Amino acid sequence: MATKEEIIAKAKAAILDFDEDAAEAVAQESLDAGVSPAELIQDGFTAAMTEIGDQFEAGTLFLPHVIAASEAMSAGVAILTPELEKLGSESENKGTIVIGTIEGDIHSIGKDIVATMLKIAGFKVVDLGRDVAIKAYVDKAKETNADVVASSALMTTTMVSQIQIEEQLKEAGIRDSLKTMVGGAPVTQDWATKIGADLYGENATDAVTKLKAMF
Ligand code: HCB
Repeated sequence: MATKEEIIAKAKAAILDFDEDAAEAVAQESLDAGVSPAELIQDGFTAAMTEIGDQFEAGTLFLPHVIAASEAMSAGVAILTPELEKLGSESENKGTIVIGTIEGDIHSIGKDIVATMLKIAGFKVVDLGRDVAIKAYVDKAKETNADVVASSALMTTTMVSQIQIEEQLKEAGIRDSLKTMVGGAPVTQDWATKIGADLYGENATDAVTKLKAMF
């Protein structure tokens, strides 16, 4: 049987080869071998997507490559998701989280992973999808009496809109009754502090750990 390191290396290779079948196969292999799905996603698939992004920025890969790589990652994650969800606690509701990728931004893979991991951890997750208008976060937070509004931004041009979430929650008079979390590749703890967000989620595991500590 392959070792954990070999399985993680295969997961990286599947994404770098834009190979959906290989991504599905390695996801299944990791489940059979008892490798943590979170580790496979983080150290395998996500590490490879970061390399794809770097090559895209350097001009050695083009948009169709990025699309093909993200399709391979989504295929692999789709195999892991039902297994991850089986681990979830069904009865407990630790709190309601409204999550979405911010307006102008269609990157959804990371947000989807965070949403899945939060559900597994026992939170009720209301996923607004991607390219979400700021008003939609605020309206849904009011409607569901949310405990947390979590936004994802993958571009330096869209992360600035996370400021608007803070402002519009204040204008709606509900900022003090909930917590905000920000995340996405360009987002940092410094950014979260600067805009007044309560939490920064570096990755899905970090987001879950920080929210669990809060509720
Ligand atoms: Co896209 N793209 N892209 N892209 N893309 C990036 C983000 C660049 C950084 C690539 C680069 O240039 N190096 C770049 C942005 C540059 C900038 O900052 N301005 C970029 C660009 C420019 C674009 C387009 C404009 C390209 C074009 O059309 N010319 C376009 C955007 C259009 C738009 O949004 N309006 C575009 C499109 C695409 C797709 C559609 C091909 C595809 C997305 C598919 C999808 O999501 N359904 C895509 C992808 C895949 C990427 C890269 C390669 C990977 C992103 C990804 O999925 N990573 C990315 C490069 C990169 O990020 N380094 C590149 C894997 C996930 C698991 O990581 O960071 O999203 P994550 O999530 C983590 C973590 O951040 C945290 O937990 C997650 C899980 O651990 N987290 C949260 C995420 N959200 C959170 C929220 C919380 O509250 C808490 C934690």
